[in-house]
Amino acid sequence: MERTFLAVKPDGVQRGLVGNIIGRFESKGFQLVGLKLVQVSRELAEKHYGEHKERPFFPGLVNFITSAPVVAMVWEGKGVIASARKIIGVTNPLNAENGTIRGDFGVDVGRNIIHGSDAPDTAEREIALWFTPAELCNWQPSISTWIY
Ligand code: ABT
Ligand code: MG
Repeated sequence: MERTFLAVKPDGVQRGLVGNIIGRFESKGFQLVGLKLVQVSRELAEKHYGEHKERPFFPGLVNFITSAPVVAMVWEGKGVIASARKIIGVTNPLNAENGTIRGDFGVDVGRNIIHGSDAPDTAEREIALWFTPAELCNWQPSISTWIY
């Protein structure tokens, strides 16, 4: 089954949005397989956002993501990578549709509440970067026969 990496960023944690955000993925029918609160190191932040290393916003991005705890998660389910990106909304919260997480809760591109892997190869890379295999649970809730 497909898996993706999601993280509620420092702004989402500080604003008390963790429960609301987790609830959206649960009620969609996706399954939580990994969850932890992380004070992100600069090393982890620079690896996670490595693709943006040369961009002007990179230093501010690393400062932001290391400024307070984030909630790191792995979610599993059919089409979860693309579906989670739709539930999250586009990068700039001002352009994100109402009903998406960023559309409902954000106004600034540098404070966009949540991260989600953007493709299968990035999902695999990010899950391995943030979680050890022992931190992920392989489990099957009995409700799953009512989803699939
Ligand atoms: P992430 O899920 O954080 O990766 O965001 P998303 O994939 O939607 O967008 P990308 B392009 O990966 O942005 C990464 C972070 O960089 C911030 N950013 C991006 C800016 O601050 N200014 C910019 O011009 C761009 C393009 C937004 C993202 N995170 N935050 N916080
Ligand atoms: Mg991205």
